[in-house]
Amino acid sequence: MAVTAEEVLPPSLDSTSEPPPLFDGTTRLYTSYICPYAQRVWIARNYKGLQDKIKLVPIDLGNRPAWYKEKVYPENKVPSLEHNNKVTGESLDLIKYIDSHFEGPSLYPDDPNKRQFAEELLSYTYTFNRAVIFSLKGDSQNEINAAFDYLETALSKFNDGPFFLGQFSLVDIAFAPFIERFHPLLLDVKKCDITSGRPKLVSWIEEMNKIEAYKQTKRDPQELVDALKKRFMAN
Ligand SMILES: N[C@@H](CCC(=O)N[C@@H](CS)C(=O)NCC(=O)O)C(=O)O
Repeated sequence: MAVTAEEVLPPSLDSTSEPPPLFDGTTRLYTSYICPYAQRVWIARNYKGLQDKIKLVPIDLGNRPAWYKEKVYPENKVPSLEHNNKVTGESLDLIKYIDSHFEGPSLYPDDPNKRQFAEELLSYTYTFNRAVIFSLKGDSQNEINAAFDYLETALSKFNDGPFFLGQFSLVDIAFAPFIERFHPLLLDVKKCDITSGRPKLVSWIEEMNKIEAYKQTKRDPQELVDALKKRFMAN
């Protein structure tokens, strides 16, 4: 399937749904349409043009089928990938796995400087996400500013393109679902526009929105904001 074709998304499976025929040789991405971690793997799969090779199996996380934990992935989280009779998880591992085990455009440049910077940025995703989430309930915007300044500086490192490593890579995929959520969330909760005074970030968001593999995974911003407020701001 060409990356530009709009994919018809399968409905989510819930506690009443039968499992798919597990370990029958089909490669499956267990996912949730609203989960940012699963979205990373979904974007990588789309970008590499693997829509026919990696089947999406969305799980209703609010009403999970028991077989998912029992037979598929004992951690009971999404994303997980069923491939070659094994199921593995962790989104950052999975985007690398998909890049190296499947055909399609490479998401990880060979240049050792870029690779080193990629690893730095991938480990920064944890700090970044924590800083934003923790700041939601506090009064200060210092952590938010520091986190987005870090990204703005990172975007200036390579000038052979608008992305973190210059050209589009798995680093952009790792950040995109979170920036998609944090941008409207911080506007709503903190009245803070993370793009203000950050021209590199503005251009990164614009360029990301041109990537079809990502566009097909985006959700309504209000739905994302509501879900995050419910999860992180309820008392
Ligand atoms: N570190 C994991 C995090 C995955 C994760 O937390 N997924 C959430 C949905 S967004 C989940 O499955 N939560 C269910 C649970 O924790 O029970 C990754 O990067 O893949």
